[in-house]
Amino acid sequence: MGLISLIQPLDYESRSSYNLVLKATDNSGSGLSSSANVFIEVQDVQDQDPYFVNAPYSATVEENTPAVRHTWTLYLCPMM
Ligand SMILES: [Ca+2]
Repeated sequence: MGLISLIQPLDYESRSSYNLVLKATDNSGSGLSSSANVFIEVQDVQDQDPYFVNAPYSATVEENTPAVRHTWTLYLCPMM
């Protein structure tokens, strides 16, 4: 029986997958062994600050414009 464990947290942005080759060897000294591949896919989670698309922005407002609420649509993308 074997155990695969992490020695540090994984970071999807640095590396999204790992392909491990495991080898089992018989302790009797007979030279018997076997190997298997283990593919580990790191699941991405939202852990990055969002960012503005195409920033900086600009807008034009005429002077003496009544003080009412003006809205502009800005596009914000989450960094996965
Ligand atoms: Ca992420």
